[in-house]
Amino acid sequence: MAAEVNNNEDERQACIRIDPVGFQLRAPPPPHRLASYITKDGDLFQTIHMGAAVVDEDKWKLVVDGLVKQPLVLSLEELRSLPTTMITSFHECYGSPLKPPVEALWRVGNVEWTGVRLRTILDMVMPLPEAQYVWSDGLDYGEFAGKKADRYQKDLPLWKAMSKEVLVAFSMNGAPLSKARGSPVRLVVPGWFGTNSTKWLCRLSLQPCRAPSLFTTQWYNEEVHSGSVVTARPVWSVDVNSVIVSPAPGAEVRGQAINVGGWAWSCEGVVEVDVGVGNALLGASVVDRKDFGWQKFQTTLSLSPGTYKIFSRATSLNGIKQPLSGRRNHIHSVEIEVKP
Ligand SMILES: Nc1nc2c(c(=O)[nH]1)N[C@H]1C(S)=C(S)[C@@H](COP(=O)(O)O)O[C@H]1N2
Ligand SMILES: [Mo]
Repeated sequence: MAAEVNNNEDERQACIRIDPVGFQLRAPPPPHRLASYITKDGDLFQTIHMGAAVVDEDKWKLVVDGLVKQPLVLSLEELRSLPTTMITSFHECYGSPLKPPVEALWRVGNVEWTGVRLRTILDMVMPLPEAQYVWSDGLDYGEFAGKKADRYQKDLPLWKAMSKEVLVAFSMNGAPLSKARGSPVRLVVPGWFGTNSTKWLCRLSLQPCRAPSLFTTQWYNEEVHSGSVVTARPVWSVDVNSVIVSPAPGAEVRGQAINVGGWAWSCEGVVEVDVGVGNALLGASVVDRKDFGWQKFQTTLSLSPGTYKIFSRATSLNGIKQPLSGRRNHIHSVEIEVKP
């Protein structure tokens, strides 16, 4: 049973309309065009399920309630007057919740978010001991995959919600959030897939159980097969992954010193990247992680003339390597030609 909430939901009146209506996906440029450490807004993918909410900032408020000692309502001005934090984080979309995760999409970027720590707000409302999850509601509503929903709703276990990286954010790369990014305020959950970062945020509710929405029950649970037993795992922390930025696919390179470089990331951080060519594997140098940002790797190959397929394979801090094929985070490869 969900804890009692303020059911008049007048925070939802800040939504003027949904425009455009329906599923909106903006794919990112291919990996070789993501050379910059910070991805500019125009190069960052976008994922919207039901349509974009157009929000009246004067009417916008954030309701924080549920299993708390001190429920709270914040206006935009009140939210902005709280202490703010900036965090660099990779931002990755899990992919379609309707398809098994067997294809790599590299729908990823790396950006700087500014906002108030969710923890700061949770400390103000004082969660009761029974509170285990933070439900987050977006102002958007409509239809996705033939099903109607009156809101986008996600949840976070309280331990993640209290982690210092999780933000109630109002700016990205130093500029106010655009409408498509969730203006005026969204959740940002570094280390976890983009789906958890609720845009057009209007309510946070402390609850004893997971949220009942389509986006937490029907979609964004991955099947885990162990023998004949199938369990479901929420789409939360981001698996280890990497992309080669340079050389570009089809590049013709010369000489004995071919620079290979790219980005690697995972929820825990990346400790190792191997660059492979044929049967040979070469350890690349990996830059230390800043906040939850992606990490640059780089190595130099010496190859005789010919055509080669080179790939990168990252290992996360918890010792997990990227799969070689058949998974959403499998290795990325590029074909190049070495000229005499
Ligand atoms: N309210 C709301 N929040 C949302 C979504 C949405 O459709 N509605 N899409 C989610 C998904 S699946 C992802 S990957 C990220 C994408 O954020 P971006 O479009 O700013 O890159 O937002 C998440 N937050
Ligand atoms: Mo996503």
